[in-house]
Amino acid sequence: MEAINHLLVCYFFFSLLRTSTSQDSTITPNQSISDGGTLVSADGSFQLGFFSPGNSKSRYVGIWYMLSSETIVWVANRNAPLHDHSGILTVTGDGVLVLLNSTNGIVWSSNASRPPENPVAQLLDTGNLVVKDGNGDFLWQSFDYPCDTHLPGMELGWNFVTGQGRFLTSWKSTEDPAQGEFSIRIDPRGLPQMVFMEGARIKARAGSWNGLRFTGYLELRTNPVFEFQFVLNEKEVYYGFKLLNNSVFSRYVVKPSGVSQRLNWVDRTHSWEIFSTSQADQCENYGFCGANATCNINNSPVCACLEGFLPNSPKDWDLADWAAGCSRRTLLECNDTNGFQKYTRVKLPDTSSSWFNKTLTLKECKGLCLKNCSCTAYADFDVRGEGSGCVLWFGSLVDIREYATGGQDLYIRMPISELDHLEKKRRFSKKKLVAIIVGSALLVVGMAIIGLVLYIWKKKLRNQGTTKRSHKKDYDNEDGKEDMELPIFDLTAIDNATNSFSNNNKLGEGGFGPVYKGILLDGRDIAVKRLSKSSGQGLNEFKNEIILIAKLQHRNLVKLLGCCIQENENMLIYEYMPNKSLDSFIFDHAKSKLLNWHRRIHIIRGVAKGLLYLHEDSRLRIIHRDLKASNILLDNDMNPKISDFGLARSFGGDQDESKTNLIVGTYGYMSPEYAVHGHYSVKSDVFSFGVLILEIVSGKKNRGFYHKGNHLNLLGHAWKLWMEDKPMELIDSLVGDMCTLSTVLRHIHVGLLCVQQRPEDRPNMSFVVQMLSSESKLPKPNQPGFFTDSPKADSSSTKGGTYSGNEITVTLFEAR
Ligand code: ACK
Repeated sequence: MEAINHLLVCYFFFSLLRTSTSQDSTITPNQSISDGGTLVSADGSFQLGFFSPGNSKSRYVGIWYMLSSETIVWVANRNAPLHDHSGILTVTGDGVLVLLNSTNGIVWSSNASRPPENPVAQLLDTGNLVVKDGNGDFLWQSFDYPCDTHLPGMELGWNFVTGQGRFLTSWKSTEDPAQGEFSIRIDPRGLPQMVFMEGARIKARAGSWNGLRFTGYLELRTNPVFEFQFVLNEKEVYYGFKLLNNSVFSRYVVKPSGVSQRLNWVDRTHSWEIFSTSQADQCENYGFCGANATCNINNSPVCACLEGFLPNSPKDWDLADWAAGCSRRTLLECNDTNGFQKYTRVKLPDTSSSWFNKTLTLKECKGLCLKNCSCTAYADFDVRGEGSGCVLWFGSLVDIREYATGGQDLYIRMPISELDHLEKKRRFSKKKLVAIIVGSALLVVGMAIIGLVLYIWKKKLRNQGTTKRSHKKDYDNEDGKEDMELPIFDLTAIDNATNSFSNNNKLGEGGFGPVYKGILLDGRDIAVKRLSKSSGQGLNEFKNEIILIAKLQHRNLVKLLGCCIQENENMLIYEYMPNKSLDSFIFDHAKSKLLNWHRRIHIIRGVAKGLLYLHEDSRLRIIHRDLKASNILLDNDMNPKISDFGLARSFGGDQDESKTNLIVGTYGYMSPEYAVHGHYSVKSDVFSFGVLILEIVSGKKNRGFYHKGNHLNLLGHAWKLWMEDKPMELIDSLVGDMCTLSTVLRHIHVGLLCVQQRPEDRPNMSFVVQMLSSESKLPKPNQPGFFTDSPKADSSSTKGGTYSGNEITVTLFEAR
């Protein structure tokens, strides 16, 4: 009986409702909007109505831009979807907005701060949906309940009186507006700071407001589109932005992937263009270098302990795992014998347990820090003008970043003894620099004199028709034009160093023979490549390697220290790479766990830089022709070094590509035009580099890749996932550390651009390096070359040739 009464009341209530017309911006208690109806703001900028995101069947009430209806800026019932088109939105006489389903159940409702007179709901020109009373005072507004989008006029932060927080939360997915994992909020503890959260964990930090900007948010530069605002007082803290020109649209959104972007509407292209994107590099990851360390993206390695601090776990630190951070070399004693070390242009450390005062001078701030035994650092609260106010830190300093420009000054408390030590070190480095400059000048003059004497002496000898064997080995290069000079090692020295080429010293078997570890008398570790006597082709590769690599020097190329050619022995001596080759890490179940994302990305970027040097920056244009995981060696700090130049070719002048009849390389890494026609160019190396990226990201070999249900190789599988919009399924599940999904997806995207079928579609290495280190928009990739393990299924056909199952360099076949 009660249910029937309820229905009757509802029937009576709804029979009074009038459906709002399509262009209204308001609804009053006797009006409603049903699915299909809309409200439009008075100036026609925003529209409110029912929608289904993407392919989802669920219905939501939301607000979107009139000129871009797929850009939803707010959702009322984000966590409570309707399952059919029967929803009705109305406002009650108590000033409460309610969304009802087909059984008149309340799916979502707003609240009202007080009983109003003549309440009305209105969609304002700012995109704010408000309920106001007869006097125009707001009872409720959607701007107080943000979803994933920050619009001009929206104030995000905390009301300290009511305890209400306003922050952005991502959608769960592009088809589900429910609250997702990622949020951007003001952390009100200590000096309030802006943080990017993943669940309950801080992912990144834009930092505290310094009067001009958040200290770690450099993109926030002066611009003609919007102006930033920050308010901090006893009652509230919030930030917002104001448009400088109202005809422009600008929004800030946190996406389901965790990436946050500012987008501006561009009329010319009728699309949103990215103004800035969060999480551009490793140093943005919160606490990436651990406590009491700084991150500087322009340094290698990027992390360094603060001056006077030492790594807590030196072994991990050397392996580029910096999470354990650093501790003081000399403990702080709480007395007057403390001073401060100044750091300039830094993002201030985490302020969540800091203290601040807006009016103190910097001198007073320093004094206050010295008086408090647990104070570890101080800084200006506001950097405008001369700077003023005071921020104090207590305990560890976490998440400091050094910038080339921007940031602000930070003063870190140190024992005087440590400051003296640092001062001496600085003076010594200065003296050392002067000594080096003077020494170098003297050396140049000395060399010039010796050169002159040698020149006269050689000329004399030549005139007499005699040549003498120099202490260095001479090799003609391919054109027979240029002489190479390379240190010659004595066979006995190498024999001693390698324990007479003992099996215990053997590192493995390379393309042209065994490789041994050795220790020279001066203590240097070396790797010795010994040409096996049976290797016919090997001698050419041996000479080729000497000619090419001896001329090159780059931190991402393995260094050739010299050679040994004596008593039928031909050997190349390299710097020793303690972490061996990359393939021994990525394809090994246990070891691959050691390669976290930061290391993988560091390796990809290092190889890219090494390859760029070979292609564009070295004296010669060099095509490696056999780039693969087993030819990337890793040094102590896991820096990658490209090795094995046996197959490399150099191009002079404007030459871009060449053709060979003898196709040598490694199946799985060879580009189609090289494997089929013998055409090689920088773009064939780019192809191999693309394969390498996809292997590093997935932890799977391209060759021999198996996935149930298809015969695609890794490239084909990556392409399939890309086309199905689920590239994240490619990511190696064994890597468990924190890294932005968008960064990994970007690497997959660049990998796919590199392995495109047509060489002219592939980017060159300078573009690759640029794409890997920026957040710029990337072009769309086309279908990759050689994307199945069966050559028949690919568009290029091969002629003859057999492939070895192992990842060794093979001569494939005579090209057509
Ligand atoms: O994967 P790995 O352990 O690293 O096995 C191969 C093997 O020799 C045959 O190439 C290792 N190797 C080659 N050059 C060096 C080097 N400079 N330092 C350390 N190991 C090396 C390679």
